[in-house]
Order: sequence, then C-alpha cells, then structure tokens
Amino acid sequence: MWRKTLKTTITVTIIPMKEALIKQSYEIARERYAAIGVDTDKAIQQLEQTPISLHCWQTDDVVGFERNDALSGGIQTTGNYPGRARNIDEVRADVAFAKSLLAGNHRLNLHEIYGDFGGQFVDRDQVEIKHFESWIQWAKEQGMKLDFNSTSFSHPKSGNLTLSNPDPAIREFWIEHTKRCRRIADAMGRAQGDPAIMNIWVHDGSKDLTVERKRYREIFAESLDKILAEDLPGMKTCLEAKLFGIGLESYTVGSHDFVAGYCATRKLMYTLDTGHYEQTENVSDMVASLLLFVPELMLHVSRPIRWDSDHVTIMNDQTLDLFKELIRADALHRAHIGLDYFDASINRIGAYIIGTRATQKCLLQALLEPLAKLREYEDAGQNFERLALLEEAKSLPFGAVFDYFNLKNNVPVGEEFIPAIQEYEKNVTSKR
Ligand code: RNT
Ligand code: ZN
Repeated sequence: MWRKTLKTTITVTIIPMKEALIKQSYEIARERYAAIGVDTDKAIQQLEQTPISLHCWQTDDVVGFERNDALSGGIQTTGNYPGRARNIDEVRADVAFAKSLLAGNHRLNLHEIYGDFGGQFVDRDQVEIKHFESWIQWAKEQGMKLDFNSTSFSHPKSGNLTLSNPDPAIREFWIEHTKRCRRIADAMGRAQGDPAIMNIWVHDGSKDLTVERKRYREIFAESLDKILAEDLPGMKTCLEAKLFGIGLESYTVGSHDFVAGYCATRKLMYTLDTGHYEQTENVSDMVASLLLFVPELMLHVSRPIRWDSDHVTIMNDQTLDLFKELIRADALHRAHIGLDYFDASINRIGAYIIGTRATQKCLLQALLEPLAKLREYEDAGQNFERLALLEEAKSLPFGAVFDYFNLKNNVPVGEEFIPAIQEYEKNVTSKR
C-alpha cells in the first residue's frame, strides 16, 4: 500500500510525511473535537462509507467512444491540455489510477457514449446491455459500483429539442434511447447488488425567444412518463434541472421549476448540479426544501465561475454549505454524491483528485460540525452563542482529521499526491 508500496502501477519517488506526526496531530484533534461533543472517529467512518460517483467524462472531455467528435448540446469543455484519454483502455487506466489515490470506495458514473462498442457504430436507439458488459465486469474487478447517464447531446438528432421535440420521429428516437439506457442501468444495478443511479439530463431549449414554453414542457413530461412507465427495480432514475445551455440561453425546457414539479409529483430523484442556478442563488438552501417533496437527491458537485463553467470543485463556501445542509437535514442517506466538472486546461487526473478530495473535505467538515450544541443554543434562543460556535468551528483542526483519514486508508496525505500525478503524466498521459 501507499506507504509501503503505492497502490498504483507506477513508481513514486517521494518521501512520505512522517506517520507519527500525522497520528499525533490526529490525537490532539480528536480531543479538541470531543470537547465540543464531536466524535471524529465516527466522522471518519461515515466519510469512508460515503461513495463519490466519479464522472468518467473528466478523463476525456466528454467525448466518449461513439464518434470521437467534439462535444455539442449546450455544454462545452475548454482547454487542450495534452493526455486526454482516447479509448476505453485509457479511460479505465485513468479511473483506476485516480481511484488508487483516493480513500473510500467510490463509484464510477458512465455516460451512454462510453459503451464498449467494439469498433462498430451503434446508434443511440440501438444501444444494448451487451455494450456495457465489459464495464460491469471491469467495475467488479475494481470493486467499484456503476452509475449511468443517457446521452442526448453530441448527436445529429440532438438539435435544440430531444425529448421535448414536437416532431414525433425525433422524440421517439430519444424516448427509445432513454428507455434502453434505463434497462442498461437496471442490469448494472442487478449485477452489483445495488441500484445504479441513472441521470436524465437533456439540453432542450431555445437560443432566442420562444412562444411555446408550455408546449415543449408538456411534451417533455409526456415523454418522461412514457420512459418511466417500465418498472426496473435494479436502478433509480433522476432528472437534472438546468438554468441555460450554451447556444440555448433564452429558455430551458427542464428548468428548476419543471424538474422540481415533475420529481415531486412522480416521486423521482432530483439531480442538483451546483452550477445550474443563478450565480447569486444559495444552492445549499434547496436541500431542505427539495427533500420534503422528492425522495432523494443526486448531487453533481461542480464549481461555476460566472456561469455553468464546470471548473474543478474546490473546498469553497458553496460546497461546504451544501454538505452542511445535507448533514443538518439528516439526509446523507438520501443523497447520492457525484462530481460533474470537466476541465481540459490542466492535468485531467490532477483535476479529478483535487475535486474528489475537495468534496470529501467538505463532507468531513459537515460531519465534524458541533451540531448538537448548535441546536441546543438555537432552541434556547442563544443566538450569540450559536454564531460564536459556528465561527469557532471554522478553525478547529479539521485538516488533521482529513490527513489521518487518508493515512488510515493508505493513500497520499496532503500534497503527497502531486508527485504521483506528475509521475503518471510522465509515464502515461504525456505519451498519448
Ligand atoms: C450539463 C449537465 C450534465 C452533464 C453531464 C455530462 O449541464 O450538468 O450533468 O454535465 O451529463
Ligand atoms: Zn450535471
């Protein structure tokens, strides 16, 4: 393992930080937290047991293996850093390497366009379970569970409207695609003994003013009802809301209001992508409202800079608040955590690790909140005390707990992962 032999296929020549120091710091932190009623061992255990669904598309800029073509359909990757994964083996190698640097048992989130098509062109309405059998096998070998996404972008039939298209031929094509994807997710879920979560996101919208806002939404709801009619117990479906897409700025069929209403009435999981709201909106505040009306949440943890730019997730206030709200709402078990960003301007595997670790850091901070005491203060109307403790909690030795979490799980501590990424770049990605 890491400190003895790193869990990866590459040799890393760095001197690990002193184990004794990390352990000592943890002991101090544990006591410090215990004094305010927080059990750090329990928090670490919860963190270990919370999988993060790694988005396969960070390895190759959302290109996939269908046409090897540029991304289109309301989203865009920027940057051309060398080393993009070009085929299924490279995506797998990158994911396995990323996983080796992360503590916890993570899942892998696939899109339909990452099927194992064996060099054949398989159109979206023809995709079958067999195209994902090698993924199911590979994931099993890796000890990873799979999640899934239908793919309605980057296709000649995508246009501006897919599932909400008034043209029945186009609409039926996408309905068929999405139905098939649900069956694939069901097969994944049955194979892994745990439901695969399948996300539906369609970019449907309009660049300029439309006078048919209601019509497209009606059609979208009808299409979704048809898709969801099949009972597939091996999978769970979720629907992603969005504010706007590139080239589709004036109107989005699957807006927040549409998706919230649809999910609430159909008892469907809502996909909350942190980049999909107005920039000044407090996305974390949605948790406590949505969970009163929808059964579960799928999170796409991302970082919007001025727009849905999908920058690498970092430990910032927005992400911290999101996880704090989840814990405060006692809803960790009702949320599925996934990542959704695609930065092609820096080392992609480095971006993967930064974002995943940041997500874990935010969750850990939330788990370490002195909630019982804060609630006590709040109930007693002790608002000065509540604010004071919220402030003090920010500077508690959380870093020592996070370091220990990584040490305990035999993965690099702190910045130790930087040389590992550099080594992988030198030996693997730079040769592509
Ligand atoms: C797009 C959505 C969606 C995609 C992925 C690739 O705005 O966030 O989740 O990013 O499906
Ligand atoms: Zn998303």
